[in-house]
Parts: sequence; structure tokens; C-alpha cells
Amino acid sequence: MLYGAFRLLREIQTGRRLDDLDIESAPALRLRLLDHWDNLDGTVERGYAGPSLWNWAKLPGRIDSRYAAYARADASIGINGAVLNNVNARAESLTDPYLRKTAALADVFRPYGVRVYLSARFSAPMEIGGLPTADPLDPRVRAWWRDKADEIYRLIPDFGGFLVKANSEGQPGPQDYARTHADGANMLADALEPHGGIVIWRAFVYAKDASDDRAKQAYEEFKPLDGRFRRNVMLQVKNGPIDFQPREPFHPLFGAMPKTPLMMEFQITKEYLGFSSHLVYLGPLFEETLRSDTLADGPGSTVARVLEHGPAGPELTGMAGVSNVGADRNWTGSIFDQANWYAFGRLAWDPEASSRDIADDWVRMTFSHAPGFARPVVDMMMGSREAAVDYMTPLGLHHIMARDTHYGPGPWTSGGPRADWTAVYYHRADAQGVGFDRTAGGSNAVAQYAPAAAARFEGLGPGSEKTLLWFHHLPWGHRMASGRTLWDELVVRYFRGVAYVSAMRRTWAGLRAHVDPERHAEVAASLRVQHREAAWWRDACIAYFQTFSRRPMPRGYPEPKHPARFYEERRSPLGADD
Ligand code: GCV
Repeated sequence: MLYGAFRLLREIQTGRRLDDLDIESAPALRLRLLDHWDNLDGTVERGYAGPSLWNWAKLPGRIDSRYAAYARADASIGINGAVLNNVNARAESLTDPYLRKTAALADVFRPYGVRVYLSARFSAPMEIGGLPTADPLDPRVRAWWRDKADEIYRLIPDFGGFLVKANSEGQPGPQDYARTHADGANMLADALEPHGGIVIWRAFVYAKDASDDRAKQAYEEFKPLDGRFRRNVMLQVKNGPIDFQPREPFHPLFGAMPKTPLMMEFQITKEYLGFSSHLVYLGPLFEETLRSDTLADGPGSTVARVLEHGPAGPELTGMAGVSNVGADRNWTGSIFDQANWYAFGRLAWDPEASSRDIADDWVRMTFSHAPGFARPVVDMMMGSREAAVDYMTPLGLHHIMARDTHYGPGPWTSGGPRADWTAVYYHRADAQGVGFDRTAGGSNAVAQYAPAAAARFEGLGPGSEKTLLWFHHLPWGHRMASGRTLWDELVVRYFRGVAYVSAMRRTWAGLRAHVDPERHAEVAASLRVQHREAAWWRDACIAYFQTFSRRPMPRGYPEPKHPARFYEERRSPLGADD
């Protein structure tokens, strides 16, 4: 009834005929979750929409009316669960006062069909339980988690379960006790099982010195554990093997874990795609991953199908999106970022839906049906992600952004605590060429894919140009499908990305008559920022890579205004006069 009501509203708002309504629609995935990376102090890790929506200090006594508005918005797009706290979790979230706050939120969300989940810190038995260990095979630890689960379900009878980031980026986990990820997940699963709860264990794991290629690590870690998890454990896998880059090939675990239910993890908040200042519609990114053919079980074994037909049956299927919601008045830091929340919900409901259709619905419901408005705005949105790829990381480049903040270009980033947190580790530019060789002659990460998929990635033809430098280290003079050299093509792509943003500004300026002045001005201002920053990315990257290629700009393309050193030292977007 709930989803039917919202669907009816959608039909009305998008101007469809209502006289012969006959729609049947059921979600293809059972768990459609938002993962909030919200901290207990009100900050949000990688959040660009103001502070956390959850006011922990005032909960449970004060219930902000926006909690219900949030749950209603989720329900309107089919989302049925929210992990309230950051995967870099604090044990305090599992103490009695915080569980009561969580229970108060669960009470508000319940009528909207949204269950709450919590990120669990693996070492909580030591930090808040007074135990000397968090070893998952220690009976005291197991008993502690069982009691904790009982306590949670007394307060929140429909509690969803735990999300866990373990032994990754400094988080504690079972490997601290020479146990496996399966040992850790299963221990928590046993505690939740009597209550019907589940464990969502993250595959985003990479150790400092474990492999010659970070892209290989999750597979190396988890593939041998296939079939070793309890029946109420899901493995949550990021869309690509590194970290939510503007473009990544699909994660090799999709199609490689036939005995383990896999859950997709997308990032809705745009950590690597311009925060909330760049207009980048993520629908095409999500769709590209979901439609990727893993070829693991013959043609048509797309990532979407892997998610939909998990080994545990329909009950344990799902998709999670790292939320972009905050306390900003527009919820998501910018109006167009609402479309990313929206598209995520719609694709979690139907992973085979078209991101263009979704954008069209969103534009009509958000702004206007006027002829001459929806089409250009949808077109502009649909190309915006490819434009970001072009002005940030064309041709398969990745992880070349500034250190820590992940905002703006940083291809020169090197040194520091670990090699796989630097840009030079990933682009490997030298006098001969550029790119990470992941073929058999290099790290051989490509072998983690089914042979037919690996063959595609290994190819150098036009079909593999999107991920070219992800898998290959190629000479600057390498001939591309366009007939240009690799160097020239790189430059052309950087310019093409900036030109797209310029075109978006023109399109938007021409649509003033259709949008109220406040929203029109806000979007126009963001596009101005995006244009300046796209040019910053382009100029900094071209100037930097030119120090290796030593090649001239292709004819008709101006040199960057400054030498590479200037961009490296400046480390901020340049003003109009620069
Ligand atoms: C929550 C990336 C981000 C981190 C994030 C991590 C993760 O490394 O930069 O902020 O931590 O992914 O997904 O666990």
C-alpha cells in the first residue's frame, strides 16, 4: 500500500494517464539500504550536505520533524533500511543511551517501512564490555555479542542487523586474533540469528603490504571464503575494486562468489566526483556497473543478475548506497544531488531500470513538464558523469585526486604512510608512458575476472578504451581508435570534459523561464564553480603529465597557463584571473 501510494503520486506528478492504471511492480532486491557515514559528534565522513541529520544530543527526547520527512522520502523511492552510523564506528553507539536514541529513530521510521541497522565496531566487547579481548572464538566475546543482540532487540524488535568494516584502514577485526573474516562475521551472525537479524560484512579490505596491487586484495581475501559464511551473512562489495572512482571496472568479486550472497555498495555522496559542487548525475555510473557482464556464468551474467539471484534466495539480496543526506535545507548539498539519492532508490528497486527514464521522472517531478525543459535537462544530466570522467580521470586513469580531501587534482601525490594512498602508485607515468599494467605481464589483476571478461579488459580496441589505463601501461605514442596518439587523446578528453560543463552552463542559462529564480540561481552558481574546477583539473593534469610525455599540445589546444609546479604548490581552485 505504501509503495503503491507513492507510485500513484509518481504517475500523477509525471503527468501520465490515470484512466487505465494497471501497474504491477515488485522490488528485485530485498534490502535497499542507505549507509550513513554519520559520526556521533554530528559530523559526516565524506558528507557534503551539512552536519548529520541525526541530533544524537537531543535524541531520544526531541524528535525533529525531519526524521519523518527523511523516512517518507526514502519510502517514496523504495528504500527500506538505514544504517545510522559510520562504518568507521565508535563502540558507544552500542551502549544503552545510544541504543535508546536509535530506538527512537526506529519508531519514527517504522511506519515508512524503513528499518534501522547499526555499524558495529568489532572491538566493542573490550571498549564498552570490559573484556580483555574481542577474539571471535573466545566464549566470553561470543556471549557478550549475544547479550548485546538481545538488548538491542528488546528495544528495537525489527532491528535489521550490523554492518561491519573490519581490518580495513585501521579498523579492528578478526585478523587481529589470527582469525578469518568468516570467523568474525559468523560470530556476529550467530548472535543475531535468533532475532532474524543479518550481518553485512564489507569486502572493502586492503592491507598495507599484502599485495603488489591494491585492486587485487578484496578478491584474494574473500574468494577463498566463499561458502564459509553463515546463512544470515551478506558480503557488501563496492562497485569497483579500488574506491568509488569516477570510473572503475566492475568489482571482480561479482560473479566469483557463487555461494555467498553479495550486496552492492555504491557511493551516492560524491567523494570523488566533485562533492556537492559539481553537477554529476550518477545514474549512468550505477547503470554501467549493473549492466556490466561478468560473463562468469555465460553471457548475460550481469552484475544486476548476480545481485538478483543470490545463492540464499530472494531474502538475502540487496543494494546499499553511501548516503548524501545531511542537515542542509535541500537535504543533499545541492538540488541536483537529490537526483542521485532518487536514482539510487529506483535502481535498488529495479537494477535493470534505465537511468535516463529515472532522470526524466525526477526532472518532471522536481521542476517542470514544460515542453522544451525536461529533454535538455535530462540530456545534460546523462552526459554529466562522462564529462567528470573526462575532466578528472579519462581513459581509465584513477585515484589521481588530492590527498585526504579527495577534492581537486593531485596526480603528483607521492610519499606518505602508504604507497596505495598516492597517485603515482596508480598512474605510473614515466618517460615511456602511463597507466597501471594489470595484465599478465604486470600485476595480473585481470585474471580475477572470468576469462571472457578478462579478454575484454585486456584488449586494446575501442571497446576497452574506457578502462584502458586501468589495465595497461602504454607508450605516449600508442595509437588510439581515433587515430590520435595516447597523449593527444588524453588532452582532447580533458578539454572535452571542460567543454561539456561550459555547455551545461549555456543550457541552464537558457532555461531560466522554467525554474523559480532561487533554484535557477543556485544551480547556475554551482555550474560556475564546476566550470572553474573542471578547468583546474584539466590544466593541472595536462601540465603534470606533460612533464613525462614531453610532447607538444595537439594542434589547436592551448598550453596550460602555468607549469606543473604551480598547480602542485597552489592546491586550491584557481580564481578567474589565474
Ligand atoms: C568510511 C574511502 C573513504 C573513507 C571511507 C572508506 C570506506 O577510503 O575515503 O572515508 O571510510 O572509503 O569505504 O570504508
